[in-house]
Amino acid sequence: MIKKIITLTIILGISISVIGLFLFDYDSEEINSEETKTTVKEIIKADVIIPIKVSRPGCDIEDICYIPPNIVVEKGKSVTWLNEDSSFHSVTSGFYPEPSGLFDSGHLDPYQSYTLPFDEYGVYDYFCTLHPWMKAQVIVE
Ligand SMILES: [Cu+2]
Repeated sequence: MIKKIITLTIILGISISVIGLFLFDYDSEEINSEETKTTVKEIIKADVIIPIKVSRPGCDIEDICYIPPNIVVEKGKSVTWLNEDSSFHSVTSGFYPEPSGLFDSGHLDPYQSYTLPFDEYGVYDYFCTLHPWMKAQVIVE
């Protein structure tokens, strides 16, 4: 009888340990995936930010629909835009409502980025096709 009880106790102990290990593993995987998400966000090195709430008029008053509104870059360098808003936006060359046809990001999803190289000197005006008040410039020197 005592032998049976001891055997049962050992089996029960091993079972609890195995279950515990599974739970521990599951937890550490959860933590790892969270870390990966954070890292992905940090990797995007944006030069121009499309900030939150610019899908409503008002950002044009302080000229903060794209930040910075007039970025200066060296010839041959690229500019990366990052949409930090929860709405779609675009980076489209020209003035609303006439795209010049030089470049167009199309609709950028939230947290989507768009990179464009600038190989020629000039002042490049651009706007958002969805929000006429959103406009800015890239100046290539
Ligand atoms: Cu927009």
